[in-house]
Amino acid sequence: MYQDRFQYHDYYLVEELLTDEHQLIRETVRAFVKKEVTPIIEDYAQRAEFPKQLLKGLAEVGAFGPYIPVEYGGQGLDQISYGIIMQELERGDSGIRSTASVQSSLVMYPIYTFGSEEQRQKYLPKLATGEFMGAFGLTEPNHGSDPGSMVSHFKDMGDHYLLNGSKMWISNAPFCDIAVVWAKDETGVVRGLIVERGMQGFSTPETHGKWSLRASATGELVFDNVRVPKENLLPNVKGLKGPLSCLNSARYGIAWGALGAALDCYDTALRYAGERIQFGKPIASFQLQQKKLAEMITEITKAQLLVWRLGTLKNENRANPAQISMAKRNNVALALEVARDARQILGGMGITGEYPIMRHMMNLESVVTYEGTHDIHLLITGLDITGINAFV
Ligand code: TGC
Ligand code: FAD
Repeated sequence: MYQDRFQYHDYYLVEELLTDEHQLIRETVRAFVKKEVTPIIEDYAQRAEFPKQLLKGLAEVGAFGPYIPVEYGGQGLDQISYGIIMQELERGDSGIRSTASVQSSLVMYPIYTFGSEEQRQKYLPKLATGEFMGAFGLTEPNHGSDPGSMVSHFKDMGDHYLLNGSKMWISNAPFCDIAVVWAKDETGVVRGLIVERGMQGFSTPETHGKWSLRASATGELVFDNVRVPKENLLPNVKGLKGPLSCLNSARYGIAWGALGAALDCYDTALRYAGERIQFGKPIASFQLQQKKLAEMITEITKAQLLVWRLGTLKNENRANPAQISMAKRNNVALALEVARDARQILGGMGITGEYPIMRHMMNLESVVTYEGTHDIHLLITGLDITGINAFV
């Protein structure tokens, strides 16, 4: 069985920026990942199956809604705690972090922030324990980067809404109990609806054939004249800023999460380079391999400081969406670079499932695209600094 020998290389003593509570959270989630995730994840990824048995443990370590107040089943933790949890989970696998990101930032966050008191009480405690699993439907087959052009829509039928349309590329869709779905009302305004499994006309076909995030379940959300009770409309937000606010939270978590994957690749490559002998010496003694390792830890360290600062701003309600875009874009891109270099350091072994690197690398190809592509985040920064919109 694969042995998780991960050791944290804290090059700039970033640990010292964390409170005792943060460190305890990190240890708890790291121990969970070492014991429950890494021993099985390769097998599940190879089989393209989500390990559902992890849901209970994920809830127990506080991965579902860590910053949601305790009265609604969350942990009432700060934003740095949320980031640390995402980092540790993604060291295990981006797909496991995805499940926790979606549940926390894309399902619990909108219900908490935009939901009625009845909706909060009905759904949040069950989402926190994993009794209910959620999905988030924004992307459509013909509208990805441009969600404002979505065509999913609903009509007011007097005593209920009638929802039609479809969503694509939806994490957790195949097994979700509820979905927070963004669709246009009769006046063309984007609104959020809570759609429950079992509602007639609602189906969630699974997407097969992915080379990335294989241990995460992805699917469609199809709405064929679904009767949605009126009390399932999120009352407190109108317009695209509703779903985009959820993305701010999820993108922030991903900026931390990608670091977890990068740390795992770096740790694996560093150890391998010390153990693998070629030309009578460990390959770590060759300058070309040292260059790769030195650049990896340099970029990881810069990225750690970036998310720590962003988390501090977020705790103070001072982080703006463009700052979050910068961190998501930077950290995912660096994680992908680290994974690619780490794979080279392992030579042929780098392409096997005996080591986690190729799996992380393939996963990160989704992470660099979802929650806003690498290019879209660059354009968000461009707009922010120049005031000129280059999207259209
Ligand atoms: P635009 O006209 O700029 O804005 C429309 C309204 O939204 C407001 N807004 C935001 N509000 C909060 N947070 C943000 N980040 C916001 N960005 C914009 C804006 O102020 C405006 O408000 P108002 O009151 O004036 O109406 O919108 P646009 O149509 O030009 O699009 C802008 C763009 C391209 C940046 C945006 O749509 C975008 O970010 N596109 C990328 C789409 C995306 O990220 N999709 C992600 C889908 S979910 C997912 O991938 C989950 S993966 C989960 C996992 O498995 O981990
Ligand atoms: P497109 O928007 O078609 O973009 C294609 C290319 O064109 C990209 O390189 C993009 O950067 C570029 N491009 C687009 N517009 C511009 C422009 N104006 N200027 C320059 N370049 C541009 N969505 C959800 O709603 N919920 C989920 O749970 C979810 N989970 C996902 C899970 C996985 C595994 C994946 C792969 C995706 C998931 N998504 C989810 C969808 C994801 O958010 C979209 O794939 C992403 O937003 C990009 O949309 P698209 O794939 O349609 O690409």
